[in-house]
Amino acid sequence: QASPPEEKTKTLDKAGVLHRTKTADKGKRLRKKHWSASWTVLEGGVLTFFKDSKTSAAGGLRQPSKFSTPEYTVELRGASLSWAPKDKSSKKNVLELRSRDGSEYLIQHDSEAIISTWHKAIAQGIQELSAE
Ligand code: I3S
Repeated sequence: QASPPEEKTKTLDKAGVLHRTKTADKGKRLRKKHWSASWTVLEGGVLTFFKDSKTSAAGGLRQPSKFSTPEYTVELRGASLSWAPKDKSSKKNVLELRSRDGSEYLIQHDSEAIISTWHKAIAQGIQELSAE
C-alpha cells in the first residue's frame, strides 16, 4: 500500500518571523551587522529569508512570490548550525548558520521555545541531507 505523500516529506518544514543578519558572504566577513525581522521559510532543505516580516500568512509555507522577495536563500546541504558564541552577539538565543559556500548568518528570537524549534528543524534538515 502506498504511503500518503505527507510521509515522504522528511524535513520538518517551518515558517515564521525571525531576526537575522548575514555576517559573512562566501568566506568574506561582512563589516557590519544589520539585524532585521524577516519572514523565514524552511522547506525542501532550503532556508529562505524574505526581505520583511509583513507578508507572512499570504502563502502559508509557500513563497508568497507576488508579495515578497527572498533576500537570502541558504542551501542546508553541507551547512552547519550551532549556538552562536557570546562574542558574536549580545543578544540571547542566537543561532549561527554556516552554508557550504562560506556564508554565515545569525538567527535570533527572544523566545527560547521558538528558537529551539528552529534549531531542531534546521539541524534535522542538515542531517537528513547529509545522510542521502
Ligand atoms: O557586533 P556589533 O557591532 O556589536 O553589532 C551590533 C551592531 O550591528 C549594531 O548596529 P549599529 O552599529 O548600527 O548600532 C546593532 O544595532 C546591534 O544589534 C549589533 O549587536 P548585537 O549584539 O545586537 O548583535
